Amino acid sequence: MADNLPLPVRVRVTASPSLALLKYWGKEKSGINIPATSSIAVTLSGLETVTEISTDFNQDGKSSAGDQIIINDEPVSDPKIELFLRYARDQYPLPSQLTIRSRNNFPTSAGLASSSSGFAALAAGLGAYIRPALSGIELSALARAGSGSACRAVFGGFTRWIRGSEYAVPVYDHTYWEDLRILLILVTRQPKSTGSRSAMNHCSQTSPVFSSWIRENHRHEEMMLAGLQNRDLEQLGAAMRQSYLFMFSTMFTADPPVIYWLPESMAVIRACEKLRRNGLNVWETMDAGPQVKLLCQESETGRIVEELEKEIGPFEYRLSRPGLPPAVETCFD
Ligand code: 2P0
Repeated sequence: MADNLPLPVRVRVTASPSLALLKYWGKEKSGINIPATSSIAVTLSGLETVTEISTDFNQDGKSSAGDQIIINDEPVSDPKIELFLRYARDQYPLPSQLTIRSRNNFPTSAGLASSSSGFAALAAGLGAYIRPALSGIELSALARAGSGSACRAVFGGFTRWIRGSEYAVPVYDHTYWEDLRILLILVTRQPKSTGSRSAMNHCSQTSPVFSSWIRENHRHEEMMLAGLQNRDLEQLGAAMRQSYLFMFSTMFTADPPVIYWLPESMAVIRACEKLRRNGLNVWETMDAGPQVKLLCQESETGRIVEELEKEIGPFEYRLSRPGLPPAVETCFD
């Protein structure tokens, strides 16, 4: 973006969530959302947060105090967003009052990484008001302050966020692995009972296996990088499985435990295991919520859905693939 452009009146950003294949779970003691584990992720096509930011809220001639935040058509007062806006204004000269409307085309706070696309969209939208324009890495660092996983969602394709780092980096773009598909199985539409931020902190403070989890991250990361480099779904899937199950072991051993799994989640995990035994190349993962996400090849997707239905009955799902980085549209009048 040319640095002499005027500032926009309105900005509209469409961003997709970042699904961790290798999990970020634990923070360094100092800094804001600095990860204690490296994570590797894929940006998901088809799932979208659309965020509009405007400075023309005063059209009716009345003044309104502070920012207005509207999520899925509901005005909200969201401390996480308010804190982030304060942080962004400390870092960059930004308009003092903004109207922010955000909407997801998928269930919010239900374990589908809505905070990653939400804060990536918000950071990219604020970026349109910043001169000189931010680099990808600066944008990633800004998004991280809102929510750690958002620093990966400012890029498309495959991303890596190295332990101790303030920003993620793109590794391969969305065309790198053409036949990779991600089946997102919605076992419930209910918002989760415990937010991932507090669950992560609680596990790091109370789980006796947390230090092993951090130590093992190096090994999981090496395996996953090799799987990704070779476009080897079995190698990637095996590393992904170790990462999510170890992450959950920190939840199950926390005091009190954090249990996101539902019986339906377990049924999908078991079915997936059976499908693999029957020769299908399908690998599951889960995040801080009950939904199960499966990685597979395009050619086997139809059969996997069919076989899963036989095992668990009809289910709701979204089919995704590696997606694009956020799209930013600006309006100057
Ligand atoms: C991830 N998760 O890598 C991991 C896997 C959930 C499980 O990042 O406190 O909402 O805002 O930095 O990003 C969820 O945690 O946490 C998450 P904060 P965030 O995607």
